[in-house]
Amino acid sequence: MSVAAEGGAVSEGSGAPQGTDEPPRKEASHGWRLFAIWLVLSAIVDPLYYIFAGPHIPPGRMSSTAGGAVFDFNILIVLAIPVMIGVWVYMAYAIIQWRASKGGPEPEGGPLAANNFKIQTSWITITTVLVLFLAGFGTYELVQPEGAGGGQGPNPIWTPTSNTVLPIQVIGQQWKFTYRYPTFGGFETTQLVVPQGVSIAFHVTSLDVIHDFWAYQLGVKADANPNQDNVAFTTPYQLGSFVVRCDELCGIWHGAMYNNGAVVTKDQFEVWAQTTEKALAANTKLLPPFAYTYTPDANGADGGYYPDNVDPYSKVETYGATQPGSG
Ligand SMILES: [Cu+2]
Repeated sequence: MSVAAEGGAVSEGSGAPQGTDEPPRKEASHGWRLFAIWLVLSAIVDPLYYIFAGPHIPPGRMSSTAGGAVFDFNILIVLAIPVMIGVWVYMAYAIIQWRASKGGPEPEGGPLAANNFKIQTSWITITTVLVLFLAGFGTYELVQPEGAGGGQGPNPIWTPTSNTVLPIQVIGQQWKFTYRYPTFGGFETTQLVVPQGVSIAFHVTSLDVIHDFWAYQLGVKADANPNQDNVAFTTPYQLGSFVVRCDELCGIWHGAMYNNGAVVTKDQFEVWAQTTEKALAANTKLLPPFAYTYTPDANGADGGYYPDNVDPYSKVETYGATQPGSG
């Protein structure tokens, strides 16, 4: 009895040729239905993201390069949202539409898609276009504008078109950053003050190990390597303070290697720079002349960058040379 009943069920399934005729027509409408749901959802979510979340994406718009980072991120998200919606819509649709009914036959998905020319070509075309576009867009945005605020090495691909570029040297050492202003007598300070609306060239270097100069709200991030002049550009737009952190694990106090910088008006900057130049004149005389790199030495943090003609002396620094006054 039970065998006969099973046989009956099988013959019922296979004896329904209308069922096998139906799928092609059904698949076409599935495709259009999926496309319509995807299009409507994408057309709703993308503008919602761009209008409401887009303006609040870190690091904000304090400088040209920060604004550039926000723009790039938003473009990537606007392209990624439809991809994500496509996956989710397909998944939800498949769960609802193509699930096995209780006691019914296993739904057949694979064979129908296996030789579907339309699905295969559109899949390959869409992913190829997306990936190639992102590669092109990403490369362009890394170089233009202003090298994306990243260190471009000693010979930057992108250089400012502006005639007035303020050079500021960033010197990393265990465990602090100091800043030299070569166009103001080469004074060195722990304060990073930058003028609004002026193109700035950060010359980033290190006296000891590898550090990384990360002026977060300025959208500037450049490795600080010993014996390297790593150049990064930006133009500050908004007044206010920003955070500088070391972003390369550089020893035990790496986490404490940060300070606050400030964007001030051009006039305020001139006053600050000239005042500081005068105030630090005596110290500046003790520094080596401004150079793009300085020779690190075995004495590390307070090492060879500083002159040997002041107390306290270090045997390590003088490498056994006769010290003044010791002969
Ligand atoms: Cu560091």
